[in-house]
Amino acid sequence: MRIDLISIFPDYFEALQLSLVGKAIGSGLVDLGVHDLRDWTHDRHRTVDDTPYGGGAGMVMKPEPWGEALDALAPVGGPTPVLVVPTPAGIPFRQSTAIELAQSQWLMFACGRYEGIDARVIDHARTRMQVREVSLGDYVLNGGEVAALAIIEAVVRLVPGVLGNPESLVEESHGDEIDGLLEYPVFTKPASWRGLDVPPVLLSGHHGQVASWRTAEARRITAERRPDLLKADHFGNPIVSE
Ligand code: JAH
Repeated sequence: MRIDLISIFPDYFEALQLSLVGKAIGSGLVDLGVHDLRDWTHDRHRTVDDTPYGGGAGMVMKPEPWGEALDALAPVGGPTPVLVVPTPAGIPFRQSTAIELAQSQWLMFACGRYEGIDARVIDHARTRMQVREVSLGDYVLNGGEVAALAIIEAVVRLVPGVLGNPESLVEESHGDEIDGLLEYPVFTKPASWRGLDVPPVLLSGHHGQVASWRTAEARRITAERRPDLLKADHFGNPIVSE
């Protein structure tokens, strides 16, 4: 898989040299290109923003550097990436999104700052490539970089050969094995620690009772913390009638 990132803060992506994602890059399973948007400016101050038409607070990213960056990295007539645009106005990013993106040969991330990117950049890109405007959740960051890091970690661990996991990753929802529910509590040695005991059933060797306890705990925790997931499919997509 090839991954390109466009940002005015390329240093954020040094973190991708660490851990499992770093190994995937080092082993050649993932080919990473990090690009400074300001490389496609032409003025002395390398300007990437301007005031919003219609007024309002903050600044908007100018279209020209983005247009030139996309043209340079994905020339017209050549192969096209899936362009991922992290934005709080995007479609929710879920495990199912990560699975879809992991099928792509080439991902490109457009990391905006300020109040966002001039909307014509996205409209123009859609005429040339698949575009996914995605949100990690209902909160506002200062830019798309941290969201892109999270998305890349979620996607790269699904690339065949990266995790070395013999079980089917496509089957997992988000961290849990039981029916799209949140994870049950886990324990390791010692059996008693600071006066707190591991639930005795887990030490009993009764595999059926262990499985029942874990399912009950997963249901209890999910009902308490994420009641929406009790009415969702295995990927957390809400089930809606009609
Ligand atoms: C903020 C560009 N859903 C997380 C998320 C993703 C992106 C941004 N904020 C939150 C963002 C400002 C400019 C992107």
